[in-house]
Amino acid sequence: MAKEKEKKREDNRRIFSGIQPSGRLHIGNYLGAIKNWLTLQDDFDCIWGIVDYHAITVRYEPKELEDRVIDCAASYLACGLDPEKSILMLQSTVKEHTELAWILNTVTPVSWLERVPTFKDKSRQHSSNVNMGLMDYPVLMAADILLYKANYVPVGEDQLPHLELSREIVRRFNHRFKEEVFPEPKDIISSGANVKGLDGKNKMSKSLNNCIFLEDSKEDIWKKLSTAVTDPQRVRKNDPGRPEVCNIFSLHKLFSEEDKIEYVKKGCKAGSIGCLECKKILAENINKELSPIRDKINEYKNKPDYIKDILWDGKKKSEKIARETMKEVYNSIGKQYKFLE
Ligand code: AQP
Repeated sequence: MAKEKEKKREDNRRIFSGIQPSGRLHIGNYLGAIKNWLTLQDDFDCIWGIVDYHAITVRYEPKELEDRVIDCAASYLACGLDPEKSILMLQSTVKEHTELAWILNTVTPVSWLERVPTFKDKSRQHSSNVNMGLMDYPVLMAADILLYKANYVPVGEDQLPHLELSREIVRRFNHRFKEEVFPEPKDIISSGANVKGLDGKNKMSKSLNNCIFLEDSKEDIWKKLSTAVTDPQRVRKNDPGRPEVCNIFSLHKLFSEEDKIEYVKKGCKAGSIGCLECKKILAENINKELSPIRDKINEYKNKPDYIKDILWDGKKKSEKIARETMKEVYNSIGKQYKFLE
């Protein structure tokens, strides 16, 4: 087994993924990203970023950014990401992220960025602040991944178009400079890759007020679930429901045990259990999973020095890899400048 793990490492199976500290983390981030990361940290060389430069592409309160970064790091640790096994880092502390993004900008056609679905969505959502950073987000994301020559990127479904764009950028760069500098990163998709918000319509998103946060208390969880959208055709308790279109049922599949999933599925279809009972079982199961995480987030948030040490260590380790990559990039693009040595 040890040999197998060693072999995987020799194959340079590096992973990068990250979350932007644009608010407290929610169960979409947990199921679509972090829970999957936990299964990978033993077998791959992983770098988990807190991608703060992405978070400033929309309006935010500068005074809150530091707390959000600490909150994000505390959530990573509380969920079980282990700094002894992986690198935990803060994007803006490694300046090569933005430097590489600039270089990648020069091989990325504007038309590629204009067609990215998240850019169109975010432009509608933030119509008074459609800035270049918003449009350039996928190029910075490509730089985050390529800086470490990551072979795999575990993400939720919403990030797939960004990852496809990263691959297109790799092909462009390698072709333009006649060098195989970057590998094409592949996605790893989790079972909770597309968690809908409590509105039952949109993706669960920090900015859409449709989330259950990892830090929500038992009471918060119930308050939110009790008003969450279910099958709109089910008006009275005894009406037969359609679990396949109900977002609460989708969440059951991610949080409940097999027997409970079967129980609510049958009961809903037969009209023998109402939405409220179904939601109560779900609330209990979500709380069971989140309760130890919530406690740990609070513990870690009270240890900012510990978080600082981890991010400082992460910066050093990431920087070392990033600088090696940048040497190759400079060589490829002709920026060796021997006369300056
Ligand atoms: N609803 C979701 N379902 C599954 N996966 C999700 N992810 C986010 N929301 C869901 C995954 O979490 C990782 C980090 O995402 P992010 O926070 O950096 O960016 P985001 O997707 O823009 O998240 P939000 O909550 O929607 O933030 P805002 O509202 O600030 O834009 C990614 O792997 C993502 O797939």
